[in-house]
Amino acid sequence: MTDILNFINGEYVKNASGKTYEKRNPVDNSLIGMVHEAGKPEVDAAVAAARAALKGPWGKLSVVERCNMLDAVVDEINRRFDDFLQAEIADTGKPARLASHVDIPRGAANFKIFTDTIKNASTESFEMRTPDGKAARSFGVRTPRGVIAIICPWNLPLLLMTWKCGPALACGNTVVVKPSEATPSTATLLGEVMNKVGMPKGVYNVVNGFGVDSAGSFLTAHPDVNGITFTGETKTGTAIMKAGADGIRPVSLELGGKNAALVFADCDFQVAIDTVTRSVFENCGQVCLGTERVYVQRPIFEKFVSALKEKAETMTPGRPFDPATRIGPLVSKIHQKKVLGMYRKARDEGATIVTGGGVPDMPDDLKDGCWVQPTIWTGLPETATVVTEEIFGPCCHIQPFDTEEEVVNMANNNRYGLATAVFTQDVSRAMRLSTEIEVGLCWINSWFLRDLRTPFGGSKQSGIGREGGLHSLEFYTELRNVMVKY
Ligand code: NAD
Ligand code: 6OD
Repeated sequence: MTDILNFINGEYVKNASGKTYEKRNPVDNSLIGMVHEAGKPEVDAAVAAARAALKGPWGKLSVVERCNMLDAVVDEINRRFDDFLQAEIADTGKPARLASHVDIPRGAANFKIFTDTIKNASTESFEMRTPDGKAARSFGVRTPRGVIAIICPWNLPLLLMTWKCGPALACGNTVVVKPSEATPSTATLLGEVMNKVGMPKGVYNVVNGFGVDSAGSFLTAHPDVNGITFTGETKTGTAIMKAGADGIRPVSLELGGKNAALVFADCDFQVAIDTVTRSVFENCGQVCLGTERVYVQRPIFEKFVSALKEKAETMTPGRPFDPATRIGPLVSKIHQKKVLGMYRKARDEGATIVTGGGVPDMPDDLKDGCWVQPTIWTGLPETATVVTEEIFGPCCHIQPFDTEEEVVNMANNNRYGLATAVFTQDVSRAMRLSTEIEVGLCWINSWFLRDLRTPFGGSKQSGIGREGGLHSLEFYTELRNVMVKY
């Protein structure tokens, strides 16, 4: 068992109050360690360290020197790959196969893409004549925004934290990270990497704890924070936006979703089945981009339902490093209770349970883990709770449709607008749907295929702003105009 501390001004510190909470492994509920919850004094110290670091050696580095230091962070994450893997897996219980292909490599790549971006970003320049016969030239200059608060969820802890920390630091800001209370380990471990590469003290800080009346809300309310970037639930995003309103601090919000997959009869059936299997069940359904509503054109509806059922039933739950494991547990007992509540709701509202709907039978040593069965429903109206509300579990409802117009209406009839996946071989239809479906991210014959230069974010209640490539600079820098008269 270990102590999971806060990382402030280059040092691992306990808290003044002595308040700690247990971090348990979702695979078997064993105790991983005690997390030291940051109170106001620790959050104040972290923000003060981040503010001071802006004026210290960090602020004096050239862009290339800063990027070289961040490239060293990438090398060190890769050198300590197994430590990050173990830490991420202990916190989340996710299969090693997934974490070693997605979470940890992306944790490193999220620094590299932004060092490349910032070194190559240009700004505009205009020349004009002035009324007195002279000339003037304007040009844009990007400066760091200042101290950035980064508030993260638990589903892809290192990936989602570095997706914000990478561009924030590449742009010359300093950061205070508040990881999810459920997954504090990898953000905390990254402090060791920062020290190893010689990152100046105070540039990267981590405060552990909860949201309300804890590290999260203390951090977002702090007047010395210049911008808040958040990934998590839409309800929490509302609270964060209100906190940002005090002091007119900008917010970047990546929020919830209730994503639809649209499967047309002319699709490549195998591509559609294999991809929807991933989009519904990967990471035990705990992916914001994941599919929870599947719409299948009537001629292939029965065939699709039975093929997805077959796939779901091959998802063997088990320990992360067992090569037979195809699905891990949910992240926590709290989340397991929520997902099982939704499974009950589906039954109560009259769903046909195609497969799953409960807790799998696990061996004795795993019985206390946060397991749920991969689940498929059919037969519900579009107004049913599990068809309208985000569940964030390994489950979906499959609905038949007849026409393109009908399915677009069903896909759009939801308060969220994060992502969609469309399966068709008709290019014209794909092009039409790519603009008609109200989302920030539209995949055609694919899902979660990422090019980190592209804008990532949600529409409607799925978020505000876009991060990725040059788009991240809009949030992480101030774009100033300089005009020179000559
Ligand atoms: P959450 O909103 O409960 O918590 C996210 C973070 O916010 C945690 O660190 C939490 O401690 C903190 N927090 C909670 N209340 C706060 C407050 N009042 N002030 C400051 N901080 C507060 O979300 P979660 O359960 O950790 O994550 C799951 C959710 O995240 C799902 O809705 C999912 O769709 C969403 N998500 C979205 C994206 C995206 O890119 N759009 C990515 C991943 C997850
Ligand atoms: O790939 C990304 O950059 C990203 N932000 C993924 C989000 C996944 C949500 O769970």
